[in-house]
Amino acid sequence: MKPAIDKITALEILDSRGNPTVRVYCTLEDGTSAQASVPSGASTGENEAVELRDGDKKRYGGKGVTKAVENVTKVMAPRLKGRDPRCQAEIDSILIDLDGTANKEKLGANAILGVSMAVARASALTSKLPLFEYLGGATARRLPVPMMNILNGGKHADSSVDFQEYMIVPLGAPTFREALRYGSETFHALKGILAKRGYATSVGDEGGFAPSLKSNEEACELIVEAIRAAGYRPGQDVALAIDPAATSFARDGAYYLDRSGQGKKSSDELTTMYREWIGKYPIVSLEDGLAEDDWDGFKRHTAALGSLVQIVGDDMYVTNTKYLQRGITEHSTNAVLIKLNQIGTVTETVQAIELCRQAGWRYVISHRSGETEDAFMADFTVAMGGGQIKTGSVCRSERIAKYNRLLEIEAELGPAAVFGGFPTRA
Ligand code: 2PG
Ligand code: MG
Repeated sequence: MKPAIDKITALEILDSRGNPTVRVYCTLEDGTSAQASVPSGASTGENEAVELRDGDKKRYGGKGVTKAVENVTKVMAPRLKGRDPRCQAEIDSILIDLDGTANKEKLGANAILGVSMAVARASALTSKLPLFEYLGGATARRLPVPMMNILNGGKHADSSVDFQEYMIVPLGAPTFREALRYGSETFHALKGILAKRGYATSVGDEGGFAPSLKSNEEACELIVEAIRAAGYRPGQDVALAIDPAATSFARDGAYYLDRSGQGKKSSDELTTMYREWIGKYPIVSLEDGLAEDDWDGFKRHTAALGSLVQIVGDDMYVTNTKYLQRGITEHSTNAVLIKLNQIGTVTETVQAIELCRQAGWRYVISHRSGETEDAFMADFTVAMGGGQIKTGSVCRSERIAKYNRLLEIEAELGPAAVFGGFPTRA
């Protein structure tokens, strides 16, 4: 018998920052039931699909999502009843048409994505396949190298650090399980180093430490020290990745490193600074080193640094093929950050990844700074096979949920699992 959607409901739940978000439940006629929860960003790109919020200041400061929940139950559910959940592309296109706007502002990308993911999960369950295999096929077996954000700044912390994310990349590990161990040990070594210097060891939104350092660069020094203290070789076993999220400190065509007191910089001056850092520290990936609208700066940025490290675009592309195509044409970066909720359906996210593959670009599947216990993206990462995930530090359960799911997948795959492929620097 063909599976069919029976009921779709939704619930306003809370994310890891204590803000409301959407959870969707999808029940099939055969009784199979699945749920999915939607994450939420803080350093959002200008052109992201719209998160529908109630705006009623008396509830959650306007951040309630009761309208989005109602859009699921009253608008989307009736249209999807009876449909075959295996037809993901068809279901997603119905949702896109029901909304009818370019940025999903009518029904809300939070509502739409919740439905899209819950349908995929219900369909995987009724097909008796793990989600990664259902979405990626029988040959999906690549576990990603994690980019683990162990020092948080910018919009994710209340500190003197302008740059948002300092990540460790355990690219020298033989397996995902070992990579996680390298990362966890380095994280704990960093805690000891920070404490010894009198820095705070409380954590930011993504579970990385959030100390007020003397400069943005000091973060790199401390992390390299932590890698060594944990017994690893910087660059060979554990490398660095940075996401300055430069849009968050850009104004009127310039960049202001106000928190650290490093002052105003032009986009070329910032690129020169990154160049120096790449010379001094084992950085392998640099994301959003410039602002989302600095397309000219990005051409020069990638021409200067793209042969040395992976240059990842996040805010500028927002997982949207329209902007991604421009980046490919203009050689703006050489890799892309992929976030399901930036675009709002599973199918459109896959389309963005297909475009990356055609261009020979790398892609990194990413969480948001506001997350839930849902580990959909872990399965999605293995399904898409790109070999890279960014899902925060080795701390805070909403981040660990993804790592734990990847451990499960690796164990389930057994000897078929492959890991790695993140290029080390020459
Ligand atoms: C980023 C993300 C995730 P946010 O900039 O890459 O780390 O942050 O979810 O706040 O946009
Ligand atoms: Mg980013």
